[in-house]
Amino acid sequence: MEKGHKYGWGVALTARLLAGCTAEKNTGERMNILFIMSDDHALQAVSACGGKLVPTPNIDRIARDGVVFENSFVANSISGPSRACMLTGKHSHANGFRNNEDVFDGHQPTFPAILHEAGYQTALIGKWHLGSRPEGFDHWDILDGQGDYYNPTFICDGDTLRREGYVTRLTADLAMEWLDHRDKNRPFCLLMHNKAPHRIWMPAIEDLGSSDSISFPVPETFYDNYEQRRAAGLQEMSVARDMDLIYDLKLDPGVATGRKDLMQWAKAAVDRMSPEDRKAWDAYYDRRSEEFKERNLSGKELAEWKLQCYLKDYTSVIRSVDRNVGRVLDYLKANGLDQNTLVVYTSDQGFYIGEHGWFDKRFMYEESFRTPLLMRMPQGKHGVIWQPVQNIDYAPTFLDLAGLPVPSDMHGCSLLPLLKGEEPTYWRQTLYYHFYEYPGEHAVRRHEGVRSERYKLIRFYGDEEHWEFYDLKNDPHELQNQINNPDYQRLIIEAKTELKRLKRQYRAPDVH
Ligand code: SGN
Ligand code: CA
Repeated sequence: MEKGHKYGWGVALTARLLAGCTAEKNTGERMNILFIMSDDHALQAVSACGGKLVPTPNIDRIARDGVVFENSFVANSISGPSRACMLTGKHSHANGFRNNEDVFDGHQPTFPAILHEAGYQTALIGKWHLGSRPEGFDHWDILDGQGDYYNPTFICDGDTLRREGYVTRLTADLAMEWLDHRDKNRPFCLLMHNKAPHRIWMPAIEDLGSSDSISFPVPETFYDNYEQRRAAGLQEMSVARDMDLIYDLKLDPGVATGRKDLMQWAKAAVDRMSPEDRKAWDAYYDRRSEEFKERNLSGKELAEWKLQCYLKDYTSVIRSVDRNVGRVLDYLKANGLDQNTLVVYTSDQGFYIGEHGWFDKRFMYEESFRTPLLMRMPQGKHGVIWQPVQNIDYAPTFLDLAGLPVPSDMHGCSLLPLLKGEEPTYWRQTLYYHFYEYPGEHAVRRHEGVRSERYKLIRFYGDEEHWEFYDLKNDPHELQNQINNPDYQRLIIEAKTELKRLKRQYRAPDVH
């Protein structure tokens, strides 16, 4: 939140925001919505967001003709919960979906269901990950659970079928097929939700080796010692320690050792490949295994080599995401839909690509609290939007765009005024965050917190309560927990008051 606006802890939101956002009437033709989301796509890997890891020229097209949200955050940095926040416009405690193991109550109001009711054709293609069957869609064709990269199984309107091909391409193909067959006299809202680039980062055959010539910089915080940050020290998402040589980095069990339980999963994923694909795959990863054997690395050298392998795979997977976004944007243009469709690109959360020594997400630290968000609205603003936005804002935005009232119990706020280039004086100044999935994979403790433009307060709870406070201006990498620093005590008290205020506003229960 560096530029353009001053956000302190201060003032409560105006009556308009507290009462929920009232939609402005849209009298013209109703705009279509294409909501593209990927899974675990880090900001660091979207060039339009300043990411340096890999070029994303097609995703960048959305920003070139539209906007980049410079301060875009999630409410709960994990897949299912993040999706539930987007669908309902509500924080996790209110939509009831706190962990990936929960089952989404599809009978509650969601933006697809409300749009559907109002005459939109609604469709969902790709990752769903909410346990229950999708509700409020004319058509859905979803991956089974997390889905597979190769020859994945889809559940299409209740029927299970395995499709031949690579998941990202298939998802785009199915999205375009549905667009072809839709009723062209009614507006549509299409959710195209990629599995990629989720762990275990399996590139398409055509992208194998596409990042091999890149030497990725080792993040400044790669060797973080987690001093004064208890929960950060207790996680299990370290590239050096927890990233598995065989499962994650695809080494041959003959040359490396890995966790046996994970190896079965890896085997199941590669066993789905066609013999031809498998041959190309093995040829590529056999070379990696050879290199591993020859170099005989250990300690820091091994950790950095693992990071390079991880990022080679991760960025290669993103190349296919980007290419397929390009195909769909081309489709819109070729079919005259670019002039009446809001295009959104986001991820279900951010991701660590070695910062703090990690992969995965979950923490309220910047890399996973933030998420890429680009939108292109015909006749809308071009450039950067600086106001802090959160994934609970998407549902109100889509309803507002359709000229529908936003239910007053939605926590989010329509982004439409921002997309039109307005500078609302009532905009929120602080964000509420809550992560619940502990005990759970990667062992990230439960926590809630509040962020303003400059400061962040986090309360870890559960097995042991532990508070953290960061001055993001002086410490952008969140390495210095100031909770016991006398100089920050006044600000910490203010932050605690703001956390309480936000929880009252969102009717969030106290948790221990
Ligand atoms: C899987 C992954 C985890 C990941 C969760 C949640 N393990 O369980 O690394 O944190 O998904 O991710 S894996 O061995 O199956 O790859 S989420 O994005 O779906 O929430
Ligand atoms: Ca995810």
